[in-house]
Amino acid sequence: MICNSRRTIFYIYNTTFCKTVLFHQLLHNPIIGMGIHSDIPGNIFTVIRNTLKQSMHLSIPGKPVELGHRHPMYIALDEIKDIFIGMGFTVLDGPEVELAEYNFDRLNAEEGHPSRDWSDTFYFDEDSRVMLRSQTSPMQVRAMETMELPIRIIAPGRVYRKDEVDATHSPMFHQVEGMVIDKGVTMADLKGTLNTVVEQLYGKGTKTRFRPHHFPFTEPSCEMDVQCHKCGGVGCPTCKGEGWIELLGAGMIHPKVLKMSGIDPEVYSGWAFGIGLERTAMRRFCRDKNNASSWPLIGIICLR
Ligand code: 2NM
Repeated sequence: MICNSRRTIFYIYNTTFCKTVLFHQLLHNPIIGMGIHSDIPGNIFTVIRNTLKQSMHLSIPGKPVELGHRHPMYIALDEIKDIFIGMGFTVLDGPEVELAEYNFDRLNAEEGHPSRDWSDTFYFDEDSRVMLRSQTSPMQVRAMETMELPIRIIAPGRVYRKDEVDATHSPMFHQVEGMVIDKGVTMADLKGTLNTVVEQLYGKGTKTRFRPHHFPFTEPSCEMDVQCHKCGGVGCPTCKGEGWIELLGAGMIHPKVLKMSGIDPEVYSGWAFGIGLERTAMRRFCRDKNNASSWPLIGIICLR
């Protein structure tokens, strides 16, 4: 270490690393320690040494390095994954740039289906053949094509739709879709499994209800609501007076969808579901679920 002017000393003294070096030098180097450098007046080293001795404890452990934390979306996703993995499901990942054939045709949303419109979907080519996936179900089609039966999978990931950004919409959001295909699978399995998942997510005894709905890829189709955790079903601002909060869409996989992917609907049947991850994470992390301004914390920050 070079200590040949007062300025250098001051500079060194002011930096934490050098404080440590200087401290050792002062303790172990008798020449510097005695302060006999010609251009340094009097006992400046003694002053510094005493100051450092008072202010530094070399045996104190360093400050832990802050590593940040996982994004709330991924905390929520990992919880969902863990639940399904525990039930024997496999997690699949797949392309975000998809063929319209996999995103629409193979899922029984044929030419003319409103979701195929250019105002709703991001296409890459004029023929509307290559697109950003609008759901993760194309992965389910790939699974039906390639995996051995029975199948139990979930497919989480980013999906894209032409929505303007506001408090509750984003052109990119996350879905977790899943399906089970085996011999003799019924709507009872769908309800039983999803009820178990909800109990693990929201606590034992959480009540659910299933309402009829329509999706092109399932028949019959339904939406599943959970009883409002705030009011217990009486009706409050959180559930907009309903007593119930919509959670996911589901249904029995349409025989045409099975057939198009080479599965015989006379032998096999299956159920599938789709859940929005932003909503799930929001319910898990946002303190004030009534305040739409807290929603973008989950919904829009995750755009990356
Ligand atoms: C939903 C709702 C209901 C779904 C269906 C399929 C497939 F590929 F098996 F046909 N995948 N995902 C599905 C069913 C998705 O999202 C709201």
